[in-house]
Amino acid sequence: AEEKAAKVADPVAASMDVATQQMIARAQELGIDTVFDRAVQMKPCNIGTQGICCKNCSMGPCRLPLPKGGIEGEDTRKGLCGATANTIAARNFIRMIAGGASAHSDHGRSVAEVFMSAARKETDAYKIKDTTKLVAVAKELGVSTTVEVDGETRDRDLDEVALEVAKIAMNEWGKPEGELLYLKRAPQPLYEKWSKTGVKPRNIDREIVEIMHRTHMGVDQDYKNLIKQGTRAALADGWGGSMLATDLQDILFGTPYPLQSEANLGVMKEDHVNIVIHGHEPVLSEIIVAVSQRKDILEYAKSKGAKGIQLSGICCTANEILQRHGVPPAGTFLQQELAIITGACDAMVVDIQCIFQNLANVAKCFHTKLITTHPIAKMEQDNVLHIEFDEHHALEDAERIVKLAIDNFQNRGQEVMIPRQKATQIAGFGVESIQYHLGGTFRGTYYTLNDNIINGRIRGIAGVVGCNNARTRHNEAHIQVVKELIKNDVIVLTTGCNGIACAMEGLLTPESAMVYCGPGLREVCETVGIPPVLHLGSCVDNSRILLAATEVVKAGGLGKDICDLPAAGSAPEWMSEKAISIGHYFVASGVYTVFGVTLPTSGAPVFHNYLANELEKLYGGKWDLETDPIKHAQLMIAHIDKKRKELGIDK
Ligand code: SF4
Ligand code: MSK
Repeated sequence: AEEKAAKVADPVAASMDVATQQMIARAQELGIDTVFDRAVQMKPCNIGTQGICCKNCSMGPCRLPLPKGGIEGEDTRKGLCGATANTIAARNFIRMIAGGASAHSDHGRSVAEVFMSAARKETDAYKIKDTTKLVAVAKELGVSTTVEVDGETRDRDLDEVALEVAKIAMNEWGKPEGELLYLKRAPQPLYEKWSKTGVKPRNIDREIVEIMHRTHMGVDQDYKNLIKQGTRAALADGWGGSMLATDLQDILFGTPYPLQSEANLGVMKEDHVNIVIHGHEPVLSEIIVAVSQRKDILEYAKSKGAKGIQLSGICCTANEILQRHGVPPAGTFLQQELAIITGACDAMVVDIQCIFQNLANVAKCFHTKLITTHPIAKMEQDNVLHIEFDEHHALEDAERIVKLAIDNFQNRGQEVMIPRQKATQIAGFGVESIQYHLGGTFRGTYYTLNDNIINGRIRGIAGVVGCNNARTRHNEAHIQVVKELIKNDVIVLTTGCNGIACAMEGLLTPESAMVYCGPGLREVCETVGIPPVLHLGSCVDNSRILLAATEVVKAGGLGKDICDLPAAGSAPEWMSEKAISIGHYFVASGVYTVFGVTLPTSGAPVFHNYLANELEKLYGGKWDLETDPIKHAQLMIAHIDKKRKELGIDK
């Protein structure tokens, strides 16, 4: 019995969230394993964790463990081909960037394709919703929004503008020459640094392909040259694929503005049809939201004995529909299996990224219909339904999915157990709404962000983002880092699963979060009525943080480049390749970026040192690793203070 007990997770040790603890215990009672148990049962490979296992050819895998006590003298470790630890770690690291950048960029491409269909009026389901943003984005892409008629300047037809925006945007993925158009949105000194170091991405796809080529056996063998290509691909993500995804989504579905919602498993309702939407791309979920609100569909749900339809989300699809419609997230990445284990999930609809294959095994134990919807993301298990989503039949696809969930409501077993925990949150922030809420501009009044940073009420800005990781206690580092920052008057911009974690902890409402704030930040937030932690959306919406930082620079008074700002980035519980790509585009944009958990560079100290110290000389930003959440936040605060001093605004 003792041996058996050792093989499952201790719920309290696994998560700081009570709802999650209850559901882990519930799963164990039912004999269903979750990621928390598997993390106890399977330990990671120490050599892989350090980034020094190469399997890029079949003479390997070549493993280059660090000797106990570190390297004394010359580092003579090498693979069969002679690849050094630095080469291997750099190759692995930039392959992670390629994976992450491709995920964000392919997401952006899918949105661009739907945008193109909408611009061509090939679909009834999608229309241009935000024409103000269309005009703003058109200008950034060099599309004229006016036309000369008989010597008079008139506004150009918006359908024509949309079509040209669609064509130019699509071209960013594969144009044969030039550079990404959005790079010019960055502060001029940063753009010049990229020019000087030769890292301006040519097009989005090319930089990712080039990583795969350079890291192939026997190609690039200089860690500095390898990371240079990593930088190019990461910038193609942040200032390319992700930024285009965010912009085109805003034009199609509306730019988010603050709204109230809730978060955690307690948002699911026993007497409603529960549809949980999970993944990253909002193109289908937007339509599911619309269909679920239709009167005929609600009537249909009632005819099957339900009181209504409760939509909720997991991961970043959750964040997308939260930001624009107030649909509440049922949980973060690590809670995906638990949403099914409630027994009340009538359908889980998944698109792309961060989806556990084990969902299929969990769904088998309940009545839940697990539905994959994307042609590039299927599951092998036979209980999974695949309803391939196509923008030309979006309404029909969404209706079929919602009706399947409704029909399934009657198949629930007796085993429903929904935890009661949920918290209120205010989400839906973006560059536009930060500006609006803080005085309508970034500088020049009592309320503005820049003025409050200069006068010291706000000490600095932190971007805290990213995943959960089953190797650390669920949500604990997220919450401790954010609380330590706001306690020290640092305003936090959040995205991804950090945003959901903060919402679950009540850090996204002014009322409940104020008690954790330092006096200066508290005064500002109370005056303008915002929480100290602003939720900016999904993983691709980290591009909003880049643009917010750029606006702060452009407004003046805080230096000339992003690296001059009293600002820092953090991913306390990261796990995905996307996080490495995000981290690296933040570093290459001038941000001091601290990761928790681990970094796959520790086995190659020279390469690690290059990331942690040398890159700063090129771009102004650098990598760091700190697993202790309080020390992690303190490192960020020390950097913020250093920048305040350099700006001459410390006091
Ligand atoms: Fe080993 Fe070199 Fe092949 Fe990598 S590329 S597996 S280091 S022989
Ligand atoms: S969902 S990438 S676990 S943040 Fe974007 Fe969360 Fe990380 Fe997936």
